[in-house]
Parts: sequence; structure tokens; C-alpha cells
Amino acid sequence: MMAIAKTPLDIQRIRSDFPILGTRVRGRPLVYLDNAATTQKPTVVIERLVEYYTHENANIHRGVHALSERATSAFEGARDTVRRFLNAASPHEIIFTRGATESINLVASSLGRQLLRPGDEVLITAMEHHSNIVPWQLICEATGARLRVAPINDQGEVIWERFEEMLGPATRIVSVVHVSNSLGTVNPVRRMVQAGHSAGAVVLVDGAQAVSHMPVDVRDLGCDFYVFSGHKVFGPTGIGVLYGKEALLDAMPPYQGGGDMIRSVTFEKTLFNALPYKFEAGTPHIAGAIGLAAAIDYVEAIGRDNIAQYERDLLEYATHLLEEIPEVQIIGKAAHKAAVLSFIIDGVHPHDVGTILDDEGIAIRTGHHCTQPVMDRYGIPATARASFALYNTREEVDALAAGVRKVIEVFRR
Ligand code: 7TS
Repeated sequence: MMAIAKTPLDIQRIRSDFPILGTRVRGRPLVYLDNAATTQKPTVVIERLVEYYTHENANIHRGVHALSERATSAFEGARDTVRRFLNAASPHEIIFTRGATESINLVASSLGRQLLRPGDEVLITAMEHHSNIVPWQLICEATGARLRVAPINDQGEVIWERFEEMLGPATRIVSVVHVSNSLGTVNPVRRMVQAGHSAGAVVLVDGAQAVSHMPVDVRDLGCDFYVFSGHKVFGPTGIGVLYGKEALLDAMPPYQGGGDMIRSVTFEKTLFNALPYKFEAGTPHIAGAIGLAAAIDYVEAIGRDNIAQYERDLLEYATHLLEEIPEVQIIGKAAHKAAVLSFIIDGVHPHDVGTILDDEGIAIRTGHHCTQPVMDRYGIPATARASFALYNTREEVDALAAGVRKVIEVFRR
């Protein structure tokens, strides 16, 4: 047995902050290990949404009336909370979107259209989520640019020499994932940003799987863009963030047209609004942004260093338990990993693993996790994936390991 971890987190108190964790499924206590798909919401977030709709609901940036002022100030306050969370220089650099997917599409479409010419290159890695592949394919198709893919090794790490080799004068955009959702790999994004910049490229970092697990400082990373989704950091669905350096965002054309993104409109000529509004056409997800700010405050009160330390121990413990089972093969063994444990079991389809674990009340995800090229790289159709959050416990990991042993029993019969 491994030593009991010393943790600065009061996990029982944290668990009691998340009402859904008390749910029973199939007659058993819920063991929620699907946090890479979406995280659960603490009471402070749920109550903030109720509070907003009960006392503050109005459209923003337009009414002179009291409620509209209240809603606007809460919404813009949320923007500043996100700015602090990422350590961005200015709230003008924080664009609210629907999520990581829309944030990447915004950059691909707006910057891609402006920047890319035939023969130019966009460099991604072989471990990207489909949302960091397809938008680039679309814009490459439209502009005649070429999408290039830096390969990964068997451990699930980007092969640094190949990544560097692929950067050249034709590289205009580099877009890399911070933490892989199917392998758990933590990429050396700071170094990747530096290498991208040395080649003269603009660099986007997909932080969808990072922000809830570790401190993120966009100015320290030096990246030009950073994206994440609210729902993966204990906030509501339908809200996400695009961070972009002000000078770049300023020079980019709008992504969508509509209300709020304009300064003045005539049929002859429309003048666009200043940042960040230029990229926020239409009524945004006001409650979502405010709920996200409550989630961020919650995370910050616990401390992302503390969370990272606690989850590192949990992942190590889980890895250790699953490695003890001979039929289990872990997919993704990078030296630096976070929060994600993908595995396959000899002779058992991952979907059957998921179904049997579900009977035990254990929620994991099975499939390709929207990273089909990763599955192809390993020559497998799918994995079973347990993904952790700050409220998971060693007891839940024990339940996972016991469930996996049960799966093997069932299939041995
Ligand atoms: N990037 C990464 C690394 C992701 O893991 C995901 C979602 C996205 C982008 C897209 O986020 P969205 O909120 O815009 O959909 N990943 C997963 C997952 O692993 N299981 O379900 C969704």
C-alpha cells in the first residue's frame, strides 16, 4: 500500500459543497469519474444562478434601468474574475464564448481568414481534441494553407525534435492542447509557445482540461490565445472563454455580426465596437458568465496549487491500483500527467467496461473521447477513461479498481 497522502484539502467539506455527489445511482452511491467530460457544480454556483435570475435578470449594456445596471455590473465583474484567474493584463482580452470549441472556431475563422495564405502552415499535435483539429481543417481548406501534425511517442508525449522540426517560416499558427483529455499528458506549453514565437507563429493553447487542475498564467506562458470551457471548471454549460492578446484581437476582424459588437450601423458602413464587445455579438450567456465567476472564486479559495497536489496523489494512487491488474493496460504514460487515466482491458470492449462499472454506480467515459487520431495512433477503437476532480477520493479510486476487477471476472466466466 502507498502511504496515506497529506493533503491541505478538506475533502469531506469539499464534497458537501457539491449536492449531486450525494446522489445514489442504481442503488449505490455515485462515484463520479467523468470530470473531463464535465464537472459537477458546487452550491455556490447553483445559488448564484438562482440569485441572478431572482434579483438581477435583465439584458446588459443597454438599459438605463436599475436591473440592467445590476446585470451589466455582475457580467463585467465576471469578466474581471476571469482576467484574474488567467492573469491576463486587461479585461479587454477576455471574450466570453459558448465554450472552448467556439473559442477555437473564433480564432481559426477570424485570424485564420486574415492571416493564412496558400502554402502557409498551421501546426497542431497528434493528441488534439477534435475541436482543435476540425476548425483548422476548415480554415486550411478555405485558404489553401496546410495543416501539419506533430507526432507523439508511445508514452503519449509530443516528440519534441519533430515538433521543432515542423516549425518553420511557413508556420503561421500553432495550436496545442495544454492537458490531453484522452491521455492526460501535460504538454510543455511554455516551451512550445517560445518555439512557436521563434518561428514567427501565433500560438493558441487549449486549456479545456487544464484550468480546473493547475494554476494557469497566460502572461507567464506567453501564449497569444488561451481557451477554456466553464462547465469543465465547475461552472455552467454554454459559457466559455477566449483569452487573446489585446493587439492581436484588436487587429482581427469580427467573428459574428449582430447587436453589441457594433459602434454604429448604416446600410453603407458599419463601425465595430471596441474590445471585448467586438467579438460578443448578440445577447451573451449572462447568467453563465456570472455562474462561471462564482465557480472561479470557489476554485481560487481552495487554491489551484493545492488542487494540483491533491490530484497528483490521486492519479498516482489510481495508476498504481490499475497497474496491479495484469489484464489492464494504461494508455498514456507521459512523465507529466494530470487528472486523466485512460485504459483498456484485454479482451473486453471499453463500452462493456463502462456498462458494468455503471451498474456499480461508477461513471466513467468510454469511446474515442473526440480524439480519434489518438485511438488510431495506438491502434485501438476506444479506451475506458476515469477522470478526476478535486472532490474525488481514494475510496472512489478503490471502487474503480474493484469494479475493473469485477469486469474481468464477468468476462472470464
Ligand atoms: N479541448 C479539450 C482538450 C477537451 O477535452 C474538450 C472537451 C474540448 C476542447 C471541447 O470542449 P467544449 O466544452 O467546447 O465541448 N472534452 C470532452 C471530453 O473529454 N469528454 O467530453 C468532452
